Amino acid sequence: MGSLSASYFERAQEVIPGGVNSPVRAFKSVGGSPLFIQSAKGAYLKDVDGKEYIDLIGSWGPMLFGQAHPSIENAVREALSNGFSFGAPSYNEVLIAEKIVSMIPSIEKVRLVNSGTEATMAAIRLARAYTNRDKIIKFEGCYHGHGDSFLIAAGSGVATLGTPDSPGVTVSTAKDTLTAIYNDLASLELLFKANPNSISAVILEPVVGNMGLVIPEPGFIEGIQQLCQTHGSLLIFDEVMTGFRLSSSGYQGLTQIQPDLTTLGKIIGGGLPVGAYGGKAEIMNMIAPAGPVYQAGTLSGNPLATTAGLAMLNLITNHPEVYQALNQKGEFLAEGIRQQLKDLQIDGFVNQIGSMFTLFFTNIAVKNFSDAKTSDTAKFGVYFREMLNQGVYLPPSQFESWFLSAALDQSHLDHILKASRIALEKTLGA
Ligand code: HOZ
Repeated sequence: MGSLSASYFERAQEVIPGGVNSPVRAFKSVGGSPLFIQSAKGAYLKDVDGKEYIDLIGSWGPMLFGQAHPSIENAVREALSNGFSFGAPSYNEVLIAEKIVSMIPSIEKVRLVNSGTEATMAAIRLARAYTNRDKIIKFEGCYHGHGDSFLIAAGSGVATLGTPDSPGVTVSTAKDTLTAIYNDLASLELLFKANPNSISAVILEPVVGNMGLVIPEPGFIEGIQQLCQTHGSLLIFDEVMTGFRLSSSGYQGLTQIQPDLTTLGKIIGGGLPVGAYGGKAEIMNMIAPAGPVYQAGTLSGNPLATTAGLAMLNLITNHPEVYQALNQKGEFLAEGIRQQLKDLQIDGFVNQIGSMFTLFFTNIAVKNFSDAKTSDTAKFGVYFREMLNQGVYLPPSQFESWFLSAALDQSHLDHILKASRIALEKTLGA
């Protein structure tokens, strides 16, 4: 008898393009049929057929303390009785903005939106208005949501499906997006030289989650900042994945580098739909109604989302030890899997920082998108399906980061390693 997930997917394909509301979920690059999730708690996801999985997606970042943490759940339950959407200011918006400003030193003012995509689209509009220049530079394989300007050499689902650029993006939009190579300062310098006085901003995921996890080489981010300063361009950190995940002030908290603008998402809603962009007051004051750059939204600052986000940020400030514990878990898994690759003589490379992690099926060190694309995605598919079989739910793509949570205890980590050994053995015959 077929599974409920399979039958739901069949029905979904009749009424939803591809049967999913976000492409990576469709399991297209890993094979099989996507699982429909019934519920999630702590370290686990449970599908509609009643099978439980250790959750290594964590809703793509926000579930730092595991799924449905009681502090967040209780706060949202309490807020529910006060109504769900006002279309007018509410006090929580002030509280969460104050909290974000107090936690991330480069952010003096912040505007809430509903997703990371909205945040990045608004941030580049603002950068263009502030500098009075049209072009932006992004890095190949970085993904900044599905705004037209970013669907050029994009990572994540675009890389997963192998579509380099999306139809529907106009030629004139595409020509204003230039792409450099991640971890290659010379490629960025060339673009600056070839386009004098026309680059409004450089946007990047300082630690990349969307070509699989890729980590900046020493000096790379500092070099970008220097080039931006020399050429009068803004530096935008897209910390939708890394914000509040790598430290209580995101990636920038690990380095003390202060970008001009930062985009945030997911985690500041505790998993509810939220995004934000913020930075220097002088720049942010250009946004309407303080200034002329328009950006708006009925659901921006939604009372339930801000309640969940505040509860999440309070959890973080009350538990600063969470980052060290997560890093230990990350290192334990990374070392364990590296050892398995060695024992089984399998070509593989593991990138890990804190609670973010990717196993690439390639024999080279992965430092940029071209490196990531040398991965054997068919082998990843075999590995993914066996991990699922063993009760571990990984992101269904070679080009995504895995996300660990504080809800994982030693028994979960041991289970993941045991499953990984079995899954790696499966790839040997594949
Ligand atoms: N773009 C998201 C991660 N890179 C995937 C979102 C989803 O499919 O839920």
